Amino acid sequence: MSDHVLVSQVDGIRRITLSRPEKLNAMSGEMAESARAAFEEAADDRDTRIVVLTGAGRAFCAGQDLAEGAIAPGKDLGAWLDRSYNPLVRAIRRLEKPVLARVNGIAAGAGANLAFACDIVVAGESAQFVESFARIGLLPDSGGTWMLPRLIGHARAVALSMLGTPMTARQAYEWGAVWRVVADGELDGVCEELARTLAAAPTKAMAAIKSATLRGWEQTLDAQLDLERSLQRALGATADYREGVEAFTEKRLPSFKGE
Ligand code: LHQ
Repeated sequence: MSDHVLVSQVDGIRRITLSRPEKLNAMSGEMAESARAAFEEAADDRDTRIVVLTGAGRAFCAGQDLAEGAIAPGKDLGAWLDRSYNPLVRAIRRLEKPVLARVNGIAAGAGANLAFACDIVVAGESAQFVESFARIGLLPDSGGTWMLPRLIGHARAVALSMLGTPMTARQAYEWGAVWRVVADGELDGVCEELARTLAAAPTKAMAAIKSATLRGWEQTLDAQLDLERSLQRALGATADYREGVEAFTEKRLPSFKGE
């Protein structure tokens, strides 16, 4: 386990903080493995209702630690991805709970694509997203070639990836890559409120929204209608659905237990 990944949990909100601020939270293999383990634990922990991924200091994450021996030129980078970022991205996407990226500063390389793998991204206005890979002779990994065109369109995705031009937080918002951009001083408050809202949300509905929306990117409308029918049938049998309808009828706030 890496000392550079901090995990805490309060009131159903699990915080995973990449914490190597002097190197802008550049990720070692150990950090990637620890972050993956923290997401997998979140899946197993019934008390975890939402995960917040963030960085310590002035950066979110500067991507792969380029000083790490295992990725030196000539080493097998494919094997490295199989060990580090691919399992981490899969853990984020497979987690049937909301994941909020609190992007407090620069997100470069794999760091940018980790943010885009999260369900809801909130960026401080000084944050930037840089697909910096081509600058060092690589292509965007960690799902970048898949997520970025879907989020901001092919033309922008390819240009950002080829040129390595930073996308500002404001551009990311205007182009649809992030949910909100807020003043840096408001980032904590906005993320806290969002995390509390998501922690109080009906858990099975959150899981269904996440998995169905992601599946929708890969299949036909017909197949998606069938998927929605199956999931809605299951949600209709939950205590949270009963509570939601009762609360509406009684003109009170619902109290979702996650069942
Ligand atoms: C770093 C890093 C870093 C080490 C800042 N590593 N130290 C997957 C598979 C296999 C191989 C390769 O990669 C991947 C996935 C990837 O993520 S590839 C992309 C890797 N990331 C980058 O190429 C970004 C590199 N960093 C930068 O371009 C700049 O540092 C940015 C634009 C992020 C920030 O610039 P500044 O604000 O000017 O800060 P800085 O450059 O002065 O960095 C501060 C310190 O952090 C500095 O250390 P030092 O000891 O000199 O103070 C940097 O060396 C260190 N650092 N990123 N990725």
